[in-house]
Amino acid sequence: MMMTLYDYPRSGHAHRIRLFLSIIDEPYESVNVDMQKGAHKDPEYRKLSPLGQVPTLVDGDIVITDSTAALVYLAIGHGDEKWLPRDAEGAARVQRWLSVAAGELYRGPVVARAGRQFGRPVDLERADGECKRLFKWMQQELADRTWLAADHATIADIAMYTYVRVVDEGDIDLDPYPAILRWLADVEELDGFEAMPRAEK
Ligand SMILES: N[C@@H](CCC(=O)N[C@@H](CS)C(=O)NCC(=O)O)C(=O)O
Repeated sequence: MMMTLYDYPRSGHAHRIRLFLSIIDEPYESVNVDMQKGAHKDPEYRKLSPLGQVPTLVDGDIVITDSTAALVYLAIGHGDEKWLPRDAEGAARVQRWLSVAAGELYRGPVVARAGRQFGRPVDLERADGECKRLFKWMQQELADRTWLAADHATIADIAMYTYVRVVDEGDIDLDPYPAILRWLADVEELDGFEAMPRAEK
């Protein structure tokens, strides 16, 4: 049976999963949860996602309500081992970035875009500071390495990609960080790459 992704086109968290499903060439059904209409807070949807969040990945009777958890699920169940190394050090190096994807990446780029693109009431000054701190560090990390967590692409790169790519929608310029721009382009060269939809201008 095909997996189902409870999805929303402008959700970067959902895009992470779409991107990886496309890369590992796994067919799935996409169900649009209309966040603009608040469908993610419907009681029916909350039976799947108690926090009322998008995305949710459903595989038979297995329900996964978190984008990085879904990447782990897909990497182990459906992907090649290289996407999530199984040795202790390799797995920890990937997890380090999955934590960043739910932590620093959220507090900086995700919040800056939520405020400037979607008009959410957020602390933009704080988000801008978080972006600077994160991007300075990523620039250093990627200056002498192609991929974030191994000598090949892993789900760390997939988890981090989307919100870094669209951070201009939060009015953050990546020009001061050439190694990050090079890394984004490398992710976009992966077989099966699928772009994040942009705001209509
Ligand atoms: N930790 C979750 C976060 C997902 C998330 O924040 N999704 C946003 C949409 S991009 C959402 O549903 N926000 C509504 C809310 O949290 O109430 C994940 O990685 O999937």
